[in-house]
Amino acid sequence: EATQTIGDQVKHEIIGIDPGAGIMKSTDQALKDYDLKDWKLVEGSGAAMTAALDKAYKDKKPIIITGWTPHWMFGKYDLKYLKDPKNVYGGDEQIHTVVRNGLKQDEPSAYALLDKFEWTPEDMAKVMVAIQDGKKPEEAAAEWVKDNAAKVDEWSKDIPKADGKKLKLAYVAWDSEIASTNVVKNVLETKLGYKVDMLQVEAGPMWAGVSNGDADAIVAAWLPTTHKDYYEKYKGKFEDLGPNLNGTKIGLVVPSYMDIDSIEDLKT
Ligand code: PBE
Repeated sequence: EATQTIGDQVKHEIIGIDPGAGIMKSTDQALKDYDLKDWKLVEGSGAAMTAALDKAYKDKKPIIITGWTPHWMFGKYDLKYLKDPKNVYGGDEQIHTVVRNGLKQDEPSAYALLDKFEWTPEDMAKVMVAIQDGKKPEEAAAEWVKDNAAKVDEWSKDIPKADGKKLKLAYVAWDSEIASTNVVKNVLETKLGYKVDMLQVEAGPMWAGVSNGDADAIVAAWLPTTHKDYYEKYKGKFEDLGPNLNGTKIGLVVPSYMDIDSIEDLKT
């Protein structure tokens, strides 16, 4: 019996997420640049992707997903990134905080806190894992804030309170952004007295929202690569407050038990 190729084993499907995600555009590009003509990128959501991964992993079946770091899945499963010799997915990047034009004048306290917000992939992973273990996002965020009082005080010290004022944070339901946005909401509320609404949207509307003033801020801008198109489309219509987290990665991810190492191995 002839050995099946990896492509045959996974029906030439890569399990993707929501179509607006930068990683979906990068993967479309990868299919072109690596000449993977018979392959299809399947649209879905972050939750559907991790459910498919969980199912395949339990059966030791092959699966190829669009993955990113920080993410709880790397703690729960033994996974590897496929090498990307053409560097389609870019290298390390940062997650930036981006605010609407005029926030500095309108809400100087929120602006100051958002400008100070900065944490590590390990911090974010703690919140993500707690949520994955069954905590509600707002509980996981509150717990992290309590356990990291020194860091949070550093962000918020000397900033005047803004009791009862309203703010809108837009985000996409990616596990990493559910974690960060809930933490920032908690700090704005508990330390500065704001009342924060979280608007869950797709990636396109998230960038549109912070650029047209429908949202006050996002902490979910993956730059310089993943959200490059959005950044360029709306340039000048938002204020980039710089990185809040350093050391992310995106790419194609497979269980370590699969016998492939590089995106180039998908061609055979
Ligand atoms: N992600 C997580 C997003 C940014 C955050 C990598 C799925 C994206 O691809 O746009």
